[in-house]
Formats: sequence, structure tokens, C-alpha cells
Amino acid sequence: MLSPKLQDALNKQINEEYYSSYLYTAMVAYMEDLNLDGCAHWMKMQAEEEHQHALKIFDYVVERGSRVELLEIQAPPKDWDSPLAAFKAALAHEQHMTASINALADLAQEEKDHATNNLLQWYVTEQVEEEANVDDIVKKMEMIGGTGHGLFMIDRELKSRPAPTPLAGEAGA
Ligand code: OFO
Repeated sequence: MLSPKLQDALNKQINEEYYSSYLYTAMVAYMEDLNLDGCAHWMKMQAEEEHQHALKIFDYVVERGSRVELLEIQAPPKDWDSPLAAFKAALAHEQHMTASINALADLAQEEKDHATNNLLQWYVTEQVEEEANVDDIVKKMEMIGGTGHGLFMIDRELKSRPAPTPLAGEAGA
């Protein structure tokens, strides 16, 4: 069983992951509105991946014999100044998620909960990739000025992002 402190912190992280999924879904709507199908597709895949992140922790809490508590999900923003601004917001959000995971890993270590720390190390590694992927898109968009033909090219490239593969141990997987 998890300590009450860790159970609480993991439940908060489930909420953070669901908010991430919600935020990226809001970005899907924004990109769709601009007819940027590729950007919308990329955000949709990201939203799905965040849903998987939430379920992975959900399943872990259950597996430890503790109680999942779903908290209220904050409403995400609706608009951004430009597609580049949306991707920059995504990068800032991933940096926030990295800080949140690191704080959780610190807590698991303080509590000497090796299994939870082990789970969180998966997220630590995942965050390196998450930040790098968005950073790459931001840099490319900055290079082309984020408009016109260049944006059209990036949009086309983003359309090829594959669907995330189900994570081991995830509910229903
Ligand atoms: Fe993209 O953040 Fe989940 O963990």
C-alpha cells in the first residue's frame, strides 16, 4: 500500500496528466480551426499519449492496493496567438510536467518507496523525449517564421506522427 502522502501526490499527478490531455485536445480544436490538419493530428496523438500516462499511474495506484481519486480538471485555454505560440505553450507545459514528475520522484525517494520511484523513473525518461519532440517543432517553426509555405511544409510533416502504442500495464491493454 502507498503512504497517504504518496497516494495523494499520485492522484494529483493523474489529474495533471488528464489536464495535459485536455490541453492538447484544446490545441487540436485550435489547429482544426486554422485548417492545419497535420498540427491538429500531432496534438491529437499527444492528447492520446497523455491519456495513457494518466492510466499508467491509475493502474499503478490500484495495483498497490490504494485508492484512485479523480479530481476536477481545469478548463484549458481556447486560443493562442499563432501555431508557433501554441507549440511554445506546449513546450512550457512539458517543462512544467517534468518539474512535477521530478518532485514526485523526490517524494518517493524521501519515503523510501522504491517501487514508486521505479515507476517514476519511466516518466523521467519519457519527459526527456516529450520536451525534445516539442522543442524540435518550435525550433523548426521559428526558423521558417511560423507562417506561409514553411508552415504548410511542417504541417504536412506532422501529419505522419504515428498513434502511440499502448503502454504495458495500462487499463484494458
Ligand atoms: Fe507530456 O507529460 Fe505526461 O507525463
